[in-house]
Amino acid sequence: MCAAQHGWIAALAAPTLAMLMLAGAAPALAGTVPVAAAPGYAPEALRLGRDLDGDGDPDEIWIELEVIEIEQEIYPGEVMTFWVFAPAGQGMIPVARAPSPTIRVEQGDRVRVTLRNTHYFPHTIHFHGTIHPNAMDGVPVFTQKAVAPGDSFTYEFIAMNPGTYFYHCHVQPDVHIDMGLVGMFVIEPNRPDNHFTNIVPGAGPMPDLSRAAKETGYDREYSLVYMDAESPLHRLPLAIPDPRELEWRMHRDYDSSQARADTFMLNGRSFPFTLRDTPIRVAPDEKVRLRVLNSGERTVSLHTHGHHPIITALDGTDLAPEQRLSRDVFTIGPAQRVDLELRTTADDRYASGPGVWAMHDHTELTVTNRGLNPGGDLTAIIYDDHWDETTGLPKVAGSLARFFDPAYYRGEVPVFGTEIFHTTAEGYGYGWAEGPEPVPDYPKRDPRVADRRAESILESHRTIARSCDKARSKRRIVISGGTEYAREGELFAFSPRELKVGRCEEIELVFKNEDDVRHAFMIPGLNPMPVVEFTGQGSRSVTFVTPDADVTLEFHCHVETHQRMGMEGRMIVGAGSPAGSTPAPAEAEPGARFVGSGVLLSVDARLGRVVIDHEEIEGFMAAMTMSYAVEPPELVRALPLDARVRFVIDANRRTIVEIAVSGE
Ligand SMILES: [Cu+2]
Repeated sequence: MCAAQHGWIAALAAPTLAMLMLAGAAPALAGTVPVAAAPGYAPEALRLGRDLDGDGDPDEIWIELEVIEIEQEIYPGEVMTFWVFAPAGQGMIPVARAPSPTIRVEQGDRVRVTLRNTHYFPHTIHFHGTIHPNAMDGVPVFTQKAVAPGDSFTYEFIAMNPGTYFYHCHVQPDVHIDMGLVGMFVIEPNRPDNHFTNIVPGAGPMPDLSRAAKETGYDREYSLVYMDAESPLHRLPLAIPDPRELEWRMHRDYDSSQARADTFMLNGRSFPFTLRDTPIRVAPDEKVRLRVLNSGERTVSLHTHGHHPIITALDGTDLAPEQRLSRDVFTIGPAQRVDLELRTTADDRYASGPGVWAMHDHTELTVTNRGLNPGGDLTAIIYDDHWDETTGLPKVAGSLARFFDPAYYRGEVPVFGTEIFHTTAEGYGYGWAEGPEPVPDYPKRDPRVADRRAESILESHRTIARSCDKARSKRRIVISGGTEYAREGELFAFSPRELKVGRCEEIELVFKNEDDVRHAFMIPGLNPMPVVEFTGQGSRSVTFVTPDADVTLEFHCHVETHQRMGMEGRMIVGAGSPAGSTPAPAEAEPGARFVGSGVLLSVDARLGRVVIDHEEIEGFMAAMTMSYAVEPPELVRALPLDARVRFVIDANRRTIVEIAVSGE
């Protein structure tokens, strides 16, 4: 079988490769069908093609990934910037998260992964451990040119040996891996009618089992990606507006050999969010597969309280029965994978019985959030009887509430409470009226750098003017966008950068995208908001009517990093705003809340995100389709799609804090 597959690579992949290098773009995969990869993703995110071996499932898999910058709340109060490979998305804040998604294919599948570099630095993908042609190895300089911003590259190989693998960026990996460009890659054994979910955002519980997993008697399966990060590195992208300075700071001035990870994550979350994001939910008498990847810089010593799982595979290679050890601590070096079989029969050998059993890296530092315990990658093996559906958390002996309060991780809450010292929160510092006693120096908690992005996005999307009801004239305007229009120090730009239009004029705006990646043209200050967004080279148009006012409106690309790196301009309506300035929208009060309503297009309770096509939210944002974070995620667990909803947004966090189906 393997020899035949190699022959097929030689026959099929080699000419394709030559084409790729000549044309610089992926040839169309004939007869593929777009599949909904997950809510909020573009149709090209996942396409399935022909059944090549005639066994009832598709064997051509084409996945399109972007590289985007996201912000993710890691633990209460700690929002970090990540770069991730995300399924081709749409809109400004795609439904992406760190780690990059777990990708699952079948042995023998002809896999194509197109990397569309939407980001502002070059990247590649290296599929670690899989068998693939040298030209597909993703190592910059050695096997390819790093994929530049605005360009694309298609990795193509035939999935060979079933097992658990790893994919990551191979450009400046000491920084890019830490930043989140990591994910698990799984090759399932070939079986007839082997249908399963190919893309699992954020790793975690597998939504379905492969045929082989069912044959082996598994009841559930989890994809567990252990990550560590140095938080100061993750603060740089938002702190530095100039990409050249960012390159210097992140790749030359930043000395990664002096770095020290301070943030420890399981599937991109730290405790207590791990408990609701990746609880290891089980029932008695089950066999559960844990696929574990250590994508971090440190050795993970994974400890399972109450259980002695069996190692069934190392680095994608199955172990023979006599090699299958049972342990209670599994050491996993950087990039290594272990597959564990977790048995839940209370047999006094492999499992102790039902309950809430802690599961964590036994390197104690990693069970902290920047040195404050409990935190880090701590989660639990939770038996169904101990799961509380209403809170989405395990039933535990004490209370978890205090750990969901950001004040706890700012070090403001006494870790043992106040009663044991017979005092109160107010009285706590009383004994040190003169200030804390002088003591030897020790490392202390750093104050955080405030994250200003949420506010700036809000300001740039507030309505400034409304479309005129009746157009008095018509005009067609062509605007191009791409890397080729960028000026010194920019990455992406529009051409022209300034449009002059009349008042009450109907504009047919034709947007030409000259890059291989997603771009958008939008005028955020105009209500309704004109938007045209698509991926790859080509042109599309949007028609709108200008306001009946002399006003200057800004336009920009909807991909937030593109706007930051140069892709913006202005439209002068009539005589424009006085002195040519853009009117500054009023600033939202700190903690301000806004009520909106619209149609719920997609929900991902685990990611804590919704996509809503909403009307204008007065004072906050024009009418548009937008993805929002929801906190707590339980708010959206039972909401029906396509329903009209009414919601309340906390403006400063740009997070929905209340949402319900509206009576209309
Ligand atoms: Cu863009």
